[in-house]
Amino acid sequence: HPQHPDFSSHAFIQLALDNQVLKFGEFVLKSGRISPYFFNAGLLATGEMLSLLARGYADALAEQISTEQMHNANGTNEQELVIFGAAYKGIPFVAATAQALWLHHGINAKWGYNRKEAKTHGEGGNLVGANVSGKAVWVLDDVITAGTAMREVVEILEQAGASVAGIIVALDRKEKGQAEHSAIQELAATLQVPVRALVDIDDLIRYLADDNSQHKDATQLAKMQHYREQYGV
Ligand code: OMP
Repeated sequence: HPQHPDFSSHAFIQLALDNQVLKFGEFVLKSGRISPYFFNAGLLATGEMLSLLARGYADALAEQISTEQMHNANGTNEQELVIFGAAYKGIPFVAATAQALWLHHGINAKWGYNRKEAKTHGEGGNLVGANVSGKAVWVLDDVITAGTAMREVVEILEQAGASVAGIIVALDRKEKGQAEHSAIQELAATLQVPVRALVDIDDLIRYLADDNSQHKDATQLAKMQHYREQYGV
């Protein structure tokens, strides 16, 4: 059994289905939409799943950084990588990703997160870990549907004097945001930064249609395709 498997969307989707992180049924989303599937990142609660997820974030970040350095005219200067996870679910993910960046890519990222309740004693404030003030920060998050949760995180960072360098989410549901574009397209356009996803609904649809997948399911596939036509971009 490989201790440090490479990330692949197929492996991640399979593990998510095996562990009910990804479920089929009828779910009311934060946006009010009724969805035939739900991704519960809180259930990525084993060492195996956390490791695979963190590897996915780390590989995506390493790839983004190296592309940016190639485009950087004076590519000689060491770039500082600061990553941020929003409370609560983003906190273990950002920590595990910092470790995966170090172990698998030799990248010594700085990492931090927010707490939901501001502390009035001790060190005070509601940000913990790396100092983000004046920095361009990569944000990690679980799911983007209409983009509301991510806009809140951007707000927290801007109030702390940070800017957003880019966003990586585990799952892009590829749904309409506030208008006709997807939430990810809107964020990328507003912030003028790269927004990437480890897997998206099309990977999920491909997985359900794949003869080699352990969860091939024609009925569910049809429901997913129908939903995609209704709300998708
Ligand atoms: P938006 O704020 O509409 O982008 O929705 C994203 C948030 O909805 C996530 O941070 C979750 O809290 C929740 N969510 C999931 O966790 N999984 C899903 O599959 C769908 C949603 C959702 O409600 O849209």
